[in-house]
Amino acid sequence: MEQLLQQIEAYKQEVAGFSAADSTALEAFRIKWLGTKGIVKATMGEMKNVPNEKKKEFGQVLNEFKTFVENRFEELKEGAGNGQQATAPETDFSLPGDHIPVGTRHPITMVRNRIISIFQQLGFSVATGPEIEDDWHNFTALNLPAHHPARDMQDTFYVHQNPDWLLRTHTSNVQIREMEKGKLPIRIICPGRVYRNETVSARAHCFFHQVEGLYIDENVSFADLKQTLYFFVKEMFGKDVRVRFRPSYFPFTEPSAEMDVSCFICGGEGCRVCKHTGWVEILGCGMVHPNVLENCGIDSNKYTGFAFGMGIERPAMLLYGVNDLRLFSENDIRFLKQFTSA
Ligand code: 2NL
Repeated sequence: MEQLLQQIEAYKQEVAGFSAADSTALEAFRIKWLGTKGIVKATMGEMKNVPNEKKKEFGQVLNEFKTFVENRFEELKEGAGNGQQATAPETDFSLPGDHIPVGTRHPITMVRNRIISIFQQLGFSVATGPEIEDDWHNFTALNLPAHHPARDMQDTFYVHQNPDWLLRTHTSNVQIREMEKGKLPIRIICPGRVYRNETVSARAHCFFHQVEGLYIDENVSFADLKQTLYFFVKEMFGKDVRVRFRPSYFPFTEPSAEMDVSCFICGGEGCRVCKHTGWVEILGCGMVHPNVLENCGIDSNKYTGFAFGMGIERPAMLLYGVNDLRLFSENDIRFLKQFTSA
């Protein structure tokens, strides 16, 4: 009997000295000591070998041992006793939630959306088309002569030759496709990404964004062009803005013009942005060349129209004070999160 008492004392020391590193160790402890084949159960089984007159005394010792192990188990479960948590803490639902970062709209998207919504007020609708285009829709239908520099490998990314497939150099391909459908009148605005084979720098990139517009109906005149674009710049840059048209040349329009607006940074006083001229060039425009209308199956004696094209990056740089074109496409979160308005 003395041996049994010593054994129990040794067990108690082992139990007291045990610390559970995690819930797996704790479960191993439970199985070893308190399981159906565990040490406590086996020790209790020793009762049958105890003589009758000692049963009461040993019963107490054994019960006390069982309680000792059970208490130690509870203690370990609570994480008490050894200063560490044995089981995962319960979730505290009263804590504030994790911060979920909310994205911001890209400045190019914001400027594009403003341009679109202004023209939508005038009854233009948005049209889109492919970025990989054939020679006809990107060049030939637009009255670009066979040896025009834009057609050169130096200036355009060719995806395939003979037959030629290329990355569109402007969104005019969308307007050509719209005209080919033969449904008139047409009043569309065509935003999208375009590609030019340029060395990337702070001021040039091999892709950028454009919005082109096209209006074709009977009796559309240059006066309509001027008034439409004047409405646009007043909505875009403010009521006080002034415009001027300078004669220009594009193969797809005749006559052609560049439109400048009085500098919306200095108000026309002269500053670095307008290079002290008081004017900022923002778009090219003109009356659609009769050849272009005929190429698309439109009777140029019955119908006339105007078209214009503008880049989005430049006005976005001026409006948001961005000094390097590359920032728009580097996806640096520190750049993007500076733009928070819708
Ligand atoms: C510019 C000038 C322009 C057009 C684009 C156009 C399209 C068709 C027919 C005629 Cl389908 N014209 N587009 C016309 C004049 C100027 O863009 O400097 N863009 C950035």
